[in-house]
Amino acid sequence: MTIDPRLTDSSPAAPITENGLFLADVWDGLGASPKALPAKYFYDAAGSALFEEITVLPEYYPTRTELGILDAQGPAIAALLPEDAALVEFGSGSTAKLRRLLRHLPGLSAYLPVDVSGEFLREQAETLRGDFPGLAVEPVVADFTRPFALPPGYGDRALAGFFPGSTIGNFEPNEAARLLEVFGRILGTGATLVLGVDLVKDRAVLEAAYDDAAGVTAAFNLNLLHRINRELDGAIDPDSFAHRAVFNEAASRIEMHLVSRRAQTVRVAGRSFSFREGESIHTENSYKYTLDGFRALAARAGWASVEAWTDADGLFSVYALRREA
Ligand code: SAH
Ligand code: AVI
Repeated sequence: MTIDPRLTDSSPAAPITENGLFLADVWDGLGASPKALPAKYFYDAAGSALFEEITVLPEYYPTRTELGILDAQGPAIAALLPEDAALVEFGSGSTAKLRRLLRHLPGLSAYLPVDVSGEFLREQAETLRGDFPGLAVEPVVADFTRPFALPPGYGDRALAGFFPGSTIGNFEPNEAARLLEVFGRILGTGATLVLGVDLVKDRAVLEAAYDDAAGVTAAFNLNLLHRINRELDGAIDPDSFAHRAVFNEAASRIEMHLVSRRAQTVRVAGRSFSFREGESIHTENSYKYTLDGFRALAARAGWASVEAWTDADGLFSVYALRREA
């Protein structure tokens, strides 16, 4: 995923609608060589539901492993956060991980989930309000790679951050560092950010996690083409593309691709794009780190690692980062 340069410069956002931006990114990505699409577009309501199915697959170890770490370290995490903090979660999805932390955070004053998947986010926030009537839940529908504002009244509150799921791994390391800098500016000096990162491991384990036997990850990947057809007047036959997930060891990342099964031309909103047989659209990177490698990246972005926890098998890591001056 890439970060909009407007996030870090002071020029106003271009007057462009969300769908206009989606179309521009699809035209750019399919017109590029090699072809690539931003992974954030996986997440419409259907994509978010498919991701939730991924989280309970036997091959997809990250979610259950991170939940285990959060359960074990809940009291230690709570001790690092201001008691009455407002917690901002970046890429909150189903809020399942926040629910596991909440039992350790009785004084939490507000929860601000930020997610690009608007319909899914609103539904999750509504359910959370029903389950925790004493907690102020303030959903923010936004792409956190572009400028966005927290609801009024939160600028001078004690904020803490939560960024689980290894969503940081979906950014190239330089982009990940820039994103962490931006989160640091949002949360403020001295703030704590609790963040989950997947660790490098055997190729076979990694590739199975992104190419499961039930075909759910394939459906998640292919949903991007269905979404283009639904929202952008696309004429792409999803059956003419195959899901591929491969560990690029040199770059320490899983790559997901949609590979054209034949030579073909597809159309999106009046523009045509040609594919050779076997030509792919690169749809996602999922970087895998070592503990030291991630600590170094965080330090570059102005975050000191106060604690780093892993599971017994060293599959996944959770960090408590402190924003330095
Ligand atoms: N935090 C959850 C969900 C992870 S899936 C978990 O740990 O299980 C990644 C989430 O980030 C999705 O809900 C997706 O909609 C959201 N997301 C991805 N890119 C985003 C972006 N650029 N801006 C805001 N949300 C984004
Ligand atoms: C959200 N993100 C960290 C997931 C990952 O593992 O990179 C998205 C995903 N892609 C395929 N499976 C899950």
